[in-house]
Amino acid sequence: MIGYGFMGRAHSNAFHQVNHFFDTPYDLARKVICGRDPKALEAVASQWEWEEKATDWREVVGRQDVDIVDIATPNALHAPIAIAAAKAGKMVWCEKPLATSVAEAEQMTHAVGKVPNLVWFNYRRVPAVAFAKRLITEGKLGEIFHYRATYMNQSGNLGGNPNAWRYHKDEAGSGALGDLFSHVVDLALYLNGPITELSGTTHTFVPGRDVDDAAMAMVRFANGSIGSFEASRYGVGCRNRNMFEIHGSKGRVGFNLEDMNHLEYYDATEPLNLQGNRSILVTGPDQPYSENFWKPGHGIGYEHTFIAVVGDFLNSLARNEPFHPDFRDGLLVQRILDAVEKSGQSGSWVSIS
Ligand code: NAI
Ligand code: SOE
Repeated sequence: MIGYGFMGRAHSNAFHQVNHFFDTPYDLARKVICGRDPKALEAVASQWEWEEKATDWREVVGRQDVDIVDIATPNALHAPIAIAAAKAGKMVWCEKPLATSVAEAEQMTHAVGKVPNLVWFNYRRVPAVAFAKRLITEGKLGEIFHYRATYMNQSGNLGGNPNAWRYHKDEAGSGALGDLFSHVVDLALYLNGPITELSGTTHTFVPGRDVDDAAMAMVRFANGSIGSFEASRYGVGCRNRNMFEIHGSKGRVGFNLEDMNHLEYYDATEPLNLQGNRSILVTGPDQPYSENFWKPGHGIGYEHTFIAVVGDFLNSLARNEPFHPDFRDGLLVQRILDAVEKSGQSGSWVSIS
């Protein structure tokens, strides 16, 4: 694994826990962890029981005793590490956004070829989100009319460290667009299908900052529905509010990550005087991942979404089945991010090819 920060910990935990919750035929050996600061690296490596440490990723991505290279670094390092690891024939797991540009994402997708790979768009595996997918697939919402989604946090307004890599284009590629909006796009493509065109823009609140603080878009979907997306680091009052709301001819669903174990569902096929939004606690029985985590009524947390990513990946590997989201899915998201920037510059709608 390259990187030992916020995601380095979330991923390490998932590697530790996966076989406690998922029945996979693989043991994951935490062979080598890589980072620049030896002292900090030592602390994380011993805390999460990594066998070895390295400070230069170029020395480890091609090692014979490594099967998977996991990338948990700032965005601008995703492409060079992924391409080097893919050239060494490794399975590559990469954090989101996949890249800092469509060109990079295309090179990365080409480099991995047919070797199993993944992009850590972990929110697909929130049980309530996967349940929304099931209801949509079962036709419970009927014909989809509207898809509305936002991802708001207040990290920008809290001041924080303006020198953090997230605020610099050369390390992040973009701001809220790649950081938060990419999650919005991945969930929309997963839940509502392809986007055909959009009109979008980005905005920066801090003079002189070279990345966006917020992004917005109106979108048209191939299924005939329309949607609106918004993401911002200046969503004061929101800590980590990844939300979506979907209106269809037979009903509505609503989800808010800040209340991640619940899904709102409105069944418009019931008698009108009985119709109402119900808040479903998605902890089983007979709901996604209810066989993997705790008994019904016992909620899960952010970290379980990463455990589910690893569990599903290892089982799809064992069954020789495709896994999603993979680099191709990450490339589709990258194309939408690029279209938002282009539309913002031209002021006109952009078609998605
Ligand atoms: P972080 O700043 O906490 O950690 C980044 C790590 O990369 C640090 O350990 C740093 O030492 C290491 N690093 C930087 N340059 C390096 C180099 N040249 N060689 C080796 N290591 C190097 O960042 P965070 O929050 O963990 O983000 C990492 C990635 O994960 C980003 O792409 C971000 O978008 C993504 N992310 C995804 C989340 C999700 O929910 N899926 C949540 C948070 C971040
Ligand atoms: C931003 O603060 C952030 O950590 C994003 O980088 C993640 O992708 C998101 O999952 C949580 O918020």
